[in-house]
Amino acid sequence: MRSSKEVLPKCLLLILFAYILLEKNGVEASHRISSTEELQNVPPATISNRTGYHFQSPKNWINDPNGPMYYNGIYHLFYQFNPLAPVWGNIVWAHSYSTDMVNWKPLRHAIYPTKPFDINGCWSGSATILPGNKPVIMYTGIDEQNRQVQNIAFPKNLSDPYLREWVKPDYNPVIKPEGDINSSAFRDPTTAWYGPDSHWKTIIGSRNGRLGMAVLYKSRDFIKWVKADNPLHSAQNAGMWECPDFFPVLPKPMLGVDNSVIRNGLKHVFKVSLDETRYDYYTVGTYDFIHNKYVPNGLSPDNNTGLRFDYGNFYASKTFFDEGKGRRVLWGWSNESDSTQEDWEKGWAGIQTIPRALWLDGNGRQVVQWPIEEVNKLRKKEVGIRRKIVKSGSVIEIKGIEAAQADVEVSFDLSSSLEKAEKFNLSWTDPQKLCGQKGADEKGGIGPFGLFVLATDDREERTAVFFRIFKEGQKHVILMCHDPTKSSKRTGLYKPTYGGFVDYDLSKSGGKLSLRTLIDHSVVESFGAKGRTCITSRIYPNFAVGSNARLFAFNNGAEEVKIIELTAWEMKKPFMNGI
Ligand SMILES: *[C@@H]1O[C@H](CO)[C@@H](O)[C@H](O)[C@H]1NC(C)=O
Ligand SMILES: *[C@@H]1O[C@H](CO)[C@@H](O)[C@H](O)[C@H]1NC(C)=O
Ligand SMILES: *[C@@H]1O[C@H](CO)[C@@H](O)[C@H](O)[C@H]1NC(C)=O
Ligand SMILES: *[C@@H]1O[C@H](CO)[C@@H](O)[C@H](O)[C@H]1NC(C)=O
Ligand SMILES: *[C@H]1O[C@@H](CO)[C@H](O)[C@@H](O)[C@@H]1NC(C)=O
Ligand SMILES: CC(=O)N[C@H]1CO[C@H](CO)[C@@H](O)[C@@H]1O
Repeated sequence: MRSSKEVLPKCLLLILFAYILLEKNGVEASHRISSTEELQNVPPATISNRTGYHFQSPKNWINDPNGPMYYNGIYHLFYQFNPLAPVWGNIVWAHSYSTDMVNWKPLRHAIYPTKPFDINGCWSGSATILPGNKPVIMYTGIDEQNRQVQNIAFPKNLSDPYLREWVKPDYNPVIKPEGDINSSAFRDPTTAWYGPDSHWKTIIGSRNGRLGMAVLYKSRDFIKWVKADNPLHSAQNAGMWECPDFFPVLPKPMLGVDNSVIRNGLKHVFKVSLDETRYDYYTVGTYDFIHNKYVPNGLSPDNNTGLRFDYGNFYASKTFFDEGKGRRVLWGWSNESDSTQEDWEKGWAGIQTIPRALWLDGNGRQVVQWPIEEVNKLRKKEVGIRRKIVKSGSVIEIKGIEAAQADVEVSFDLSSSLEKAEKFNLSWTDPQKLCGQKGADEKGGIGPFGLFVLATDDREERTAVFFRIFKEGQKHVILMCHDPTKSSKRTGLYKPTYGGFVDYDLSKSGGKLSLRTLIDHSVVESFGAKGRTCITSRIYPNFAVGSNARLFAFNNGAEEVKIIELTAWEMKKPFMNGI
């Protein structure tokens, strides 16, 4: 993702700025980073604000997850990486492997600029497993003429369990921007799928003026690719579609299928990363594999008011089919929300969110996501409460664990007060705005209620994760929010309130509503109603750090709320790329 044109000048400025900054501190640095030897001049990453169990690089900048795959019992994750600095630039494909997607070991960089077809950059792409269990990667190279072209790479040695070396054949690029394709807006090929017409197909993100496009290409042999007459999908007024993703889903919890599977009852998910808003949006729909068209089901908007995998800080996401456990797994990038100056001081920037299993909700309207079960292996000390009333205006502290690195699951019972919910106003169409207007201190009928995480004893610093319940005719509307406005005494932080509606029927659940929140020093990742609405925020408390971070349940609504059960676990630190 990202166009170098937009980012590079800014990036150079930042490097220059850091140079001045480092000079002031008496540290030698170069403002023109051009060789790997200069890597030594970058100060090592400090532990400041580092997450404990989220995917990270030991230092420097990371962005998009690339080519996630499962091969012979091993998970691979590649990612966009700057080997030289904690800001965007010099992008290569860094490579890590794992047997559980929780503990990660680093390998040498898999793909980096060496040839005319990628000499100016190796940008995002995907892996596909070809017949005979042969992985191939297709990625966007920035060629000698600064065009975005698509290249393929194969493992050098299929017997190497770690697939350490990747070979880029000289016949690359396999797809060039031709005809009316804009060579500066043509990137991020998806995992390919194989059709009944004996062709592989892939899509590439693009735009034509304001028309967002997923350009479709076909191939018999994965080497010679032909552009289809029509895109798989397009939408007016979208701007650039980056990092498209397209895959089949089933309405079965935890179950996934390979991209090439076609069968009755299958739906497809189509996702794009909108460069203009910097968020990921998706629709659920039908794939017509004869005409190679994707048609959204029309139940949610096909634009930037539509469904999101995550209503917070989450971008450039990508799924893969995990053949080992028969599930579809989603990775997404979460950037820093502190200043670039602080990223230089920290020596690192960017994390990947916790891998999530993803499937179609039983109602067919949206997907459901849940942290992969392997994450539970990290749970150690456990504390909790049961059957407890949280009175209006009160808090309950959950004591006994280090709450800066924790996993919390809570189920609420609202059945006794559902009738007393406030009326929903139909003009409230933007959940993020509504969460901003009605923050965690704004008293409602039912709610705001939920958790204060990364909080100080006096809650002067705290991030609120909460719900509000409204009445709309005979139904209820559930709003889920992250309110980080009081998350830190530090200045210069980006602290947007995030929110999403939760498509969940409280009358069918008997008034029960659940929340799971993963807390990890500088990230809070929440899953409402068993994964129907997800929100991620980056948080940088000043005082609520380490053993000073507290966890509370709170209720600022007029009605009391019952906690059926709340369990909080301190989380172990996995092996994370050598740190
Ligand atoms: C391929 O990898 C296997 C397993 O690591 C190794 O035994 C073999 O020597 C490698 N082959 C080549 C040609 O490097
Ligand atoms: C091509 O894309 C680039 C980058 O998005 C944009 O700046 C440029 O205006 C586009 N050119 C045309 C002809 O649309
Ligand atoms: C998004 O799509 C919805 C439903 O089609 C439509 O009502 C709305 O006006 C669109 N919004 C924007 C900003 O394009
Ligand atoms: C709904 O909100 C709008 C905009 O704030 C306001 O003008 C209107 O009076 C509200 N309607 C009701 C029924 O409260
Ligand atoms: C993450 O950082 C914030 C604050 O700098 C920006 O506003 C976002 O646009 C950015 N997100 C992405 C996906 O780049
Ligand atoms: C959560 C955390 O570690 N916060 C720290 C982030 O870094 C700043 C600056 O070093 C510290 O003041 C915070 O305590």
